[in-house]
Amino acid sequence: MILPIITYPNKQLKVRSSAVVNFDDLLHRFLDDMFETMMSSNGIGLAAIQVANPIRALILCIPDEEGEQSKENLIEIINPVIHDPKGNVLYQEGCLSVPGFYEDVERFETLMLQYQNRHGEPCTLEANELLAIAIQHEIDHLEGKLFIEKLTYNRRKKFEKEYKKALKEKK
Ligand code: QAP
Ligand code: CO
Repeated sequence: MILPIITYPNKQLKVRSSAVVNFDDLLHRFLDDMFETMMSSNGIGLAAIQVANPIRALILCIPDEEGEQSKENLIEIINPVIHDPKGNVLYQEGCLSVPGFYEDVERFETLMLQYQNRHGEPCTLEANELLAIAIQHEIDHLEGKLFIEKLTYNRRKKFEKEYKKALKEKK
């Protein structure tokens, strides 16, 4: 089932998500719906709060060398914790909840992640490149933060102006 995606400036996006405690069928169906929703809107990452569910769950599906997304590369991440962040990189980010806007954001270059999978089993992964960036972007959603909050004052002003204009044109 494709779920509606909440977009900025909806205040729900500012909610801090709560830990997942039940790794049951309801969670599994929700994760399946998240995947369908993300793929249908051409996303590479989605946090549960973006579809109005304030739980600490996110999914990522990083495209391969040919730019193809495959379900084999789907990672479902529950209750994540970042360890050993190292280095810094700039990357032009976007967000399904901030459609049509992209801007450079600074992130850690590499990190270790501890999390649980859909069965509640503890997992670890080492991330770099786009995966590391996407993990940080999605974990920010769990804290109620959007990438536009990391922009400098002037770039944020540019964003507000452009975004409001785009919203008006849609109506
Ligand atoms: C987060 O973002 C991310 O504006 C995932 O019109 C972004 O999937 C992680 C999208 C950059 C790492 C690097 C955005 C689709 C998708 C749009 C997305 C749009 C259509 C964003
Ligand atoms: Co996002």
